Amino acid sequence: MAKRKKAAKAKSKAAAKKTAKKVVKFTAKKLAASNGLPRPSAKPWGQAGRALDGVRILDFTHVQSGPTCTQLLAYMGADCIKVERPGIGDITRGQLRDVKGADSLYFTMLNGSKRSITIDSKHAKGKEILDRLVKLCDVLVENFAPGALDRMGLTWEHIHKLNPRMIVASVKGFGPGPYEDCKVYENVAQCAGGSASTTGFRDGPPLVTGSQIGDSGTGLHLALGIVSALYQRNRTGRGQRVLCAMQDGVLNLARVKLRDQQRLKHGPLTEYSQYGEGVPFGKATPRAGNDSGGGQPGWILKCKGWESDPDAYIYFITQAPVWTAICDLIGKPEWKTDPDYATPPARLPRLRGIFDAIEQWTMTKTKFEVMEICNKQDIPVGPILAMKEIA
Ligand code: CAO
Repeated sequence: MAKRKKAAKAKSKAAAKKTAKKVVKFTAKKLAASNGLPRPSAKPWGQAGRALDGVRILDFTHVQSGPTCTQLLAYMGADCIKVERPGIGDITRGQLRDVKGADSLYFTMLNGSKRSITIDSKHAKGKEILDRLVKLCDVLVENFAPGALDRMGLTWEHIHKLNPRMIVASVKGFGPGPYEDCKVYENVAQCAGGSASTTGFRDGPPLVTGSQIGDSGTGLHLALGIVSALYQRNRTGRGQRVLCAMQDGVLNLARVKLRDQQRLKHGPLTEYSQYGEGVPFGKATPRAGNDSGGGQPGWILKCKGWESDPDAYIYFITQAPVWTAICDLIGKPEWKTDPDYATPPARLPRLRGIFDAIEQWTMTKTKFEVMEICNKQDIPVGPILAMKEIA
């Protein structure tokens, strides 16, 4: 018995030694080879090419959502070949034209860094050229109205047969369902994606935002889908379809409002100023004016000059960790210990009064002065910057 035990011990010792030897033998070269990556580049940072060098995009995009996506890919190094309709081109070339006779800024701001070609995709010769391009490219991106790509003969089956490695990426207004055949523009998506119903003031109509969350937002989502599909292709050798619906893109960006819809089942949304004002909640996430979308209450407050300057305002966040600094700053040191104000839950029903008091202070300073003073104390604030101040 003891002999057997001894033999087993010796055997396992030998096995361990063997494994240990193996581990020691794993040189950097072998490790790199084991996960399929090349050895780390020795070139200086920024001189090893761009992330998407070598990727070729057949860019069938127009207007804003699709071009935003392909432009991002072009910025990352992809070679974008933008295909336009002969004699017509991307409609934005001539829309909102700022300089007579030149492509509009609307077009150039979305299509820089790309190459352009006109091809009639419904002409036999055009189809032949497109088939050749399909074989040469890695990704086809399009944001035609639903069904248009198929009507050109560029069905998934056709493309996949010509080039099984190709990724076919699309923006559409809606995903599968009753609206999937609808044409969609930015504000349609903002409305259908839940953003408009939750933007604006409670006593006013729904509002769209100036940020292009439907178009540019969906273009961004699509770019991530394409890059992921390219990454997966390294493993599978096969392309795939990628679809981003603008409604879904907007809903994803409005996710905190979707969160609030789900929270409503469990009681009122105490961080909304409506709660402090004693206004009951309905069945849907309400419009909340300038309330913050997170757990730290905030509001837009007037600053010096607001009577004549439409942008003399600041976003002020009463972040809990800096509450005492805020009290000292606005001349309300007693609020630091007053049980009605000392804790975040105690403050929630009093937000309107609190922001009124803070505003009395911000109105004595310009938005930039408020910014400087507050940031020195770690109080998060954001000046309302006009486009002329950023451009
Ligand atoms: N050669 C020949 N025909 C071409 C062509 C080319 N190179 N490029 C486009 N066409 C044709 C299309 O095939 C289509 O013809 P059919 O309808 O007869 O098949 C026609 O041009 C019009 O294309 P479209 O329907 O995409 O364009 P539209 O101006 O009528 O609609 C838009 C524009 C944006 C509403 C629609 O494309 C759409 O809903 N796209 C998806 C959602 C989207 O991206 N919206 C964001 C737009 S940015 O605000």
